[in-house]
Amino acid sequence: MGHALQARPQGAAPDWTIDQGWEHYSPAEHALWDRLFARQASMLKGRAAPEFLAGLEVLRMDRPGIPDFADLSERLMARTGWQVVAVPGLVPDEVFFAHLAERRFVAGNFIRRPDQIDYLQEPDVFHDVFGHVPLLADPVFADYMQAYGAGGLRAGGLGVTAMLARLYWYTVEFGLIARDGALQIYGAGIVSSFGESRFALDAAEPNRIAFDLARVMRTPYRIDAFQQTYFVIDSFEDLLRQTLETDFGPLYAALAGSADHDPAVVLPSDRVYHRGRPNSPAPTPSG
Ligand code: HBI
Ligand code: FE
Repeated sequence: MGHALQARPQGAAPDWTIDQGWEHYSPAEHALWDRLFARQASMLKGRAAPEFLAGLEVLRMDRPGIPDFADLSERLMARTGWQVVAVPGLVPDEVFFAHLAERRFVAGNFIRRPDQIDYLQEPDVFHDVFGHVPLLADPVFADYMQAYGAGGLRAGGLGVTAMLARLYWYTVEFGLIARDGALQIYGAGIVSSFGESRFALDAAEPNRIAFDLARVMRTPYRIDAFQQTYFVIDSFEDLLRQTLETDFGPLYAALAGSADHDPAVVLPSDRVYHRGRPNSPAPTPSG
């Protein structure tokens, strides 16, 4: 999400990790976390995938205040071998992939300002920890995230990171999942956004299309507005299987010769859950 920091900041280790500095959070920052948490936890009932809600429970994230990454990592490690490490913000793709491949999720340690409660460009601790960490307690999704990291390291050498970033964007950040005919949210960018938690499921504007790996990797995205198209997976098992079973080399080669798809457009080959009218300018996430 956003634009990776250019130079490694002072104090960051070669892998860009820093100390979370949990003892430095102010009461106002903990209170802001509690306000964001309460608003999303109530909004997401019946909207978020049960695996996400179960993750919140099992990681005891309903406790007040910004979580201490060391405590969180202890509980997470016991379940899926993942841990949460602090970074100052976006890190370069190859650093990001290397952490994921080792089951380390990098989370920004800063929290947004109260005037940014509805949107901010850089992932803060609420986006990263509330949005991304609960699903890392699910064994299948935990495997998917590691497989994604390993794939990213391989892709780095092929210069196709941008295409792989689309796979991350349309699943990990903005993915939907179909359950008994209803659509549920699992993407971190949606679950951590008050406005998009509603827009992604209820709005008429966006398209909602069945996930297809090659289709997603040919579909660019915008980072500063609600999505024009959401992709819907059938299960986390299916997403993991497609990622593990795909030989990405030939796929990148095939995709290299084809053009990107306009994210507003539904293709004849798409399996469509909802045909939207995304040409109307999507509201910015502050909605
Ligand atoms: N860095 N801290 C952080 N968090 C992310 O989610 C992140 C990143 N760098 C790159 C990135 N995501 C995406 O572009 C991945 O697709 C690589
Ligand atoms: Fe994110």
